[in-house]
Amino acid sequence: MSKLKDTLYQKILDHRKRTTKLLKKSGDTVIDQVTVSQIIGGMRGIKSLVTDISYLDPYEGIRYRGYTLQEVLSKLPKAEGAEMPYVEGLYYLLLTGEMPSKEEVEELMVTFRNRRIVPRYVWDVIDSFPSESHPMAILSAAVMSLERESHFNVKYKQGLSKMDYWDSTFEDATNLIAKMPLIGAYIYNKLYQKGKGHRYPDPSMDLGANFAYMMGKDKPYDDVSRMYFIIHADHESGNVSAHTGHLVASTLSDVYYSISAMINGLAGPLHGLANQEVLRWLQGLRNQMDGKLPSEDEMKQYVWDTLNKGQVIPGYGHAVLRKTDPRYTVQREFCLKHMPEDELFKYVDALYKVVPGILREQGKAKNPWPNVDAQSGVVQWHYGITEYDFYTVLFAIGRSIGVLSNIIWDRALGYPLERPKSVTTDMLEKMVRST
Ligand code: NMX
Ligand code: MLT
Repeated sequence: MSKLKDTLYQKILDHRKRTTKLLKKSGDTVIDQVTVSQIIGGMRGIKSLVTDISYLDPYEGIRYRGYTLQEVLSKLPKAEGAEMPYVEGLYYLLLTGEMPSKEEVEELMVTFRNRRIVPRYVWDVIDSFPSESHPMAILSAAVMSLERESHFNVKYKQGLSKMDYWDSTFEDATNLIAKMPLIGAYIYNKLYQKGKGHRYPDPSMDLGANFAYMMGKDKPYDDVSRMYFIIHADHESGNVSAHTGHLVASTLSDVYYSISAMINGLAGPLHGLANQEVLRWLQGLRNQMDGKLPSEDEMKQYVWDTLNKGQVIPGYGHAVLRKTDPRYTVQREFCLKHMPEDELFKYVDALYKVVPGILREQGKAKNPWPNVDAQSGVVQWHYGITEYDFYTVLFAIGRSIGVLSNIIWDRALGYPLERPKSVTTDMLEKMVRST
């Protein structure tokens, strides 16, 4: 057994006792109440999921296993000369709650290296898509096509004990994480680098560096990839992509079905696709400006014009956060260091000065501050990934690490099939009358 799997198993044994005790001793304790607005309004704020992988505080932002993003980025081991840590180390941290040593990360890098071969039929699936297809649709299908590789399914058919579900799920999850960057880069090269062909991974490189290499990008794009995959990995359990992955996995569908579903949820403009929407929207402003930087008044006008057309300002607002997203800040700091003179970065910075005030004045959005997507496309654009349809694929590669970690733990703790109750409008009206 690898160090990671062994450590994980010990953690699972300990944690099972906590969950059993909670259920036995306090199963009927009420921890939340539900209002009509919450039922009609997308279940905002209802505490109805449990995960120990990450927690989102509305004012502080995300913590992975209790660590802020700044702590994660400074404490996880790094490659020689790298600014951002190994993505592999994040998987160790999310699964076990422990900061790995460099040796533990190196062992995991070998594990990933041994699992990253992508079967030929996956390239065929990708190649068979028409070139105007959205990269997220291709990614979802490519992951789906891998379903026949599931160890969990084979074991389940052989008669697997519930106590052992986590083990083959771990195998599937680790296999899929190892392959995701290859699939992503292959999609990019197929759609946008025609003629250049696909670069296969370099065995000496870590996941982030290899992704940069396969995309044909020089330094510091290796650090951009590491930063990007790490900050997008998880956002507690209620966001659409994480929740969809968990929901589908709760039926004991394998991780390929679950991650394909996760990708489909992420592909909406109110969720992960907002990162491409930000670029599309900024390009609209840039075209209007004929190359010159807009004044504050011109910027304000563009924002108001968007709102007055009944559209949202992409990259702003959040269902849980009530402050600037720390993922926005991490990327902003990277931009200030590496690309302070970038024209689009200046646009993004100028928007930060005007959008929150306008959203407050409009009075609708509960959170006027920027989220992760307001910054992430600009970084990609700067390093030559100008095909913004591709940005959400990068989000999906990162997000799969957190969602898969959650699914392994769901299985380890025997979480049941998810099945909330619905009511009719008639019933709601009756309940309201009787209060
Ligand atoms: N621009 C304009 N209006 C907004 C915005 C925004 N950025 N954010 C919220 N509102 C509106 C929202 O449409 C709603 O209007 P209405 O009453 O007419 O339906 C009202 O404000 C109240 O919405 P909230 O309760 O503040 O937000 P909610 O929790 O429903 O939605 C988002 C959260 C993220 C979907 C919403 O803020 C939004 O549409 N933002 C822009 C898209 C975006 O950046 N999404 C990415 C989120 C992060 N991610 O990666 O997933
Ligand atoms: C996410 O990263 O999933 C988004 O910020 C959306 C959310 O948390 O609801």
